[in-house]
Amino acid sequence: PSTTKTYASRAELHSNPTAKRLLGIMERKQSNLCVSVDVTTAEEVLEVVRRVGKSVCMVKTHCDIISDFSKAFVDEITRLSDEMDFIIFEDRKFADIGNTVTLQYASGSHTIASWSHLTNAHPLPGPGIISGLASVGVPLGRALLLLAEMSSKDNLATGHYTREAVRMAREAGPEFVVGFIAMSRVDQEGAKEGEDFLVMTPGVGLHSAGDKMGQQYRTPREVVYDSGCDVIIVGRGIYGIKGGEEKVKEEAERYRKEGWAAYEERLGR
Ligand code: BMP
Repeated sequence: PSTTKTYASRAELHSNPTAKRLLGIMERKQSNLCVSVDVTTAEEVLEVVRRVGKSVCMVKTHCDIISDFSKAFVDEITRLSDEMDFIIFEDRKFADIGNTVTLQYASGSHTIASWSHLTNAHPLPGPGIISGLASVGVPLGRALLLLAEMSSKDNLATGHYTREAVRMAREAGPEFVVGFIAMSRVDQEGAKEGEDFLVMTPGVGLHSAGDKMGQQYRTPREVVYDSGCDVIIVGRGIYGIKGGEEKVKEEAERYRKEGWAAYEERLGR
């Protein structure tokens, strides 16, 4: 199973260039931390990225909350991703028919496929959503995650729905679909020889159990060691910490260390 292998050795099981690069970065930077930068101006996003960039394997954006999203912003975050060595994950959560998501991914004011290495989709509409996104993303070397589970209280992505999400990913093959947003090792049941999925997990925080709108938090160790997930996604726990620039940096390092220690513990090191 994926949980007993190193990130470096798993890179070789992937043909998708984004998945390969991500696993390489994780090993190089000893980081399974993704920071979710949910702030609402381009300059604020870039500030947070400059602070946490050294500690992360990936930066997650919601480009539709940035009031002054522009080509200049894209150029700068792309430059930082090269310089500081991290993957850009636009958390778009596509959820429409194939034809529409193709347009949403390639066009509009955000042209997500042109700059985001990784994005995600709800499996709700069926396999057409994957073929639509793949028609744009594959030629660019991009990758996709399916949302198999969610972190929020009483969400509907459970049981049969989760199993169907995993089945859909297996049927699509590894060229574009490289993993899941999930709270647990959803790919354990029915795993095929030689397959490897990346399980990325939001709802991670050390300071509180949740928020007033249903978010639920677990610790890096619960996510990586107890549940066997691969990447911890932390938002407010890092960018929302009070105490200024240095404090944000320190907090990112703290999550990186906790996430990495849980991974090493999982490998039995
Ligand atoms: P925070 O750590 O501040 O709660 O942020 C979590 C981030 O992860 C948000 O950007 C949210 O959109 C995303 N997310 C989530 O919280 N739960 C999910 O199930 C899927 C998500 O993408």
